[in-house]
Amino acid sequence: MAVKIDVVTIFPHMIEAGLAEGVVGRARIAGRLDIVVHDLRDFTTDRHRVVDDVPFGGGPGMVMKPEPFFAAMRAIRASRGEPEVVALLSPAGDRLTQDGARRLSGNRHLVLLCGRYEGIDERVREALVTEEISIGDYVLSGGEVPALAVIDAVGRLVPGVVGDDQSVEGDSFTRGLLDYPHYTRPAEYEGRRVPEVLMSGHHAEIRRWRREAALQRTVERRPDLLPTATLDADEREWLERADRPIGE
Ligand code: 9D3
Repeated sequence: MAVKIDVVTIFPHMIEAGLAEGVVGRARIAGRLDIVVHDLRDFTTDRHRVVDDVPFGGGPGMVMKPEPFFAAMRAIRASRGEPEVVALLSPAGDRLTQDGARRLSGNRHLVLLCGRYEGIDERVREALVTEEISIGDYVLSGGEVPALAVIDAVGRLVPGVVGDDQSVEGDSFTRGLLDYPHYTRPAEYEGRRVPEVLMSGHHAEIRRWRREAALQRTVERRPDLLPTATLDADEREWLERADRPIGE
């Protein structure tokens, strides 16, 4: 069965545009991802479709009103059923990780609520939201780009969305390591040669070179990943050797 995702936003075209291409877009067309984008303004009742208001207590900026979110969730529950997850995209949320994306992909129905302005009325969090998700420590203008990141990361873990299960399985973050360097033709470009071993046809040696290159790159760039990476005995030995000061 397809995974259902509902997105609530004041910029539905932004989400639709992000879903129009790529593997996740194709999976939507193929029916493996059942994504519905809702315009928050459709759930307002005033002539001007207002979704924000001044903050109680004063201060700068505007706050998103609660009623349109409550009305949107009521409509989603009525038309699409009870979701397991109602996630608010928020800079104050738990950072999205590959493990988090995998856990989310195990659900049948997710709702993603996108905020704009300075914030969202706290009663939306209290009554509707089951978790809050951030995509990292930088300031964006709203939850739409983060929602697309969540849909992409989660969507590609749904069986059949990425054509080749091996490329999901081989993902760097699936093993907890960075990827190895890639090369294609020509064998020499502007004086730079492709490593000989990759053109040798010795599949065992190629595998070994790639594993060692991935490990080396991870040691250099993301040593923080090593304690939780899935390493075999060879890799542990390489790592010890790489760790040891020269001459010892
Ligand atoms: C200038 C306002 N900020 C005061 C420190 C608070 C703020 C409110 C709303 C900052 C950003 C936003 C809009 N961002 C999101 O809704 C958002 C987000 C992000 O900015 N970074 C990383 N992940 C996310 S998820 C949602």
